[in-house]
Parts: sequence; structure tokens; C-alpha cells
Amino acid sequence: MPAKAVCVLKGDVSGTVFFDQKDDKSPVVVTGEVKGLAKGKHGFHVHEFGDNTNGCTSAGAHFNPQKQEHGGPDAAIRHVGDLGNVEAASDGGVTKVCIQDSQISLSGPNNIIGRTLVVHADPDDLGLGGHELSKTTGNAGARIACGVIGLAKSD
Ligand SMILES: [Cu+2]
Ligand SMILES: [Zn+2]
Repeated sequence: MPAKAVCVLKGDVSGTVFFDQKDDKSPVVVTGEVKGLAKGKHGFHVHEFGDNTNGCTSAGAHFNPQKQEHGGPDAAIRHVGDLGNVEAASDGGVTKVCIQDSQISLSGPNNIIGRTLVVHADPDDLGLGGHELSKTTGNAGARIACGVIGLAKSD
């Protein structure tokens, strides 16, 4: 059964991101845009909780049901929520999001609906940076925008 979800990002930057999955065995296609990013790469993750009561902080750590180390989206070892980076071509413009991912899902144990999508100030080093935070957060810095991923009308 096809499923769709949507997230409205709010914070220092803004955006809207859509999630589409043809059926529960298919990759999830992530599309949309983020407005106002500084030029360069910005960590882009699904965090565990759909809780924004204390801003993006309340979303907790990266969504990690398999208790793995942090990694890049194409790595064998990664958090389910590790979607890598979005990259802004220039300061303050519109950054298109276009990601296909086979670990996140819109149903089952890796379901991201009801969790939080976070955009970070800094690049995610994909676990390879050698920083003490590389294997937990990719050392991606502050959470500059976030939003809860909600179920969208699928037709
Ligand atoms: Cu994050
Ligand atoms: Zn991670």
C-alpha cells in the first residue's frame, strides 16, 4: 500500500519535506526544499521522538532502533535516521531535497512517522571525521530547524 508523509521544518530556516513510499518493501523518496541555509552541507536526520516541547532538543538522539553507530546514508553501519546532508549552493537560497533511502520506512519497525526531521548548522561527517561526536551525531552541530513527520493523504 502506498504511503505518504510530510514535515514542515521551522526554526532559523524553514522548509517542507515530503516522504513517499510505494509499498513497505520500497525505498522512501524524500523530496522538498529548505529555505535560508548557509552555503554548504548541513546534517539531515530523523531523530527519535516527535517531541518539540523544548524546541528541536526534545526530539532526542538519531532514530536508531538497531542500536548501531552513526554513519553515512550509504554505509552498512548507520542509524536508521541517518540521511546524510543537504547541500546549499549559496547563502540563503532555496535548497532542493532529493534523497532516496532504503532504511527509513513509513511502516514497520523503521517507521519514521511521528518522529522529528532535523536540519543542522554544520556538515554531518558521516561518522568519518575522527571527532569524539563523529560516531554518535556526525558532529553536525546545532539543530537549526526541525519538524514532526506526519501522515499525509495518500491517493
Ligand atoms: Cu540530527
Ligand atoms: Zn546518526
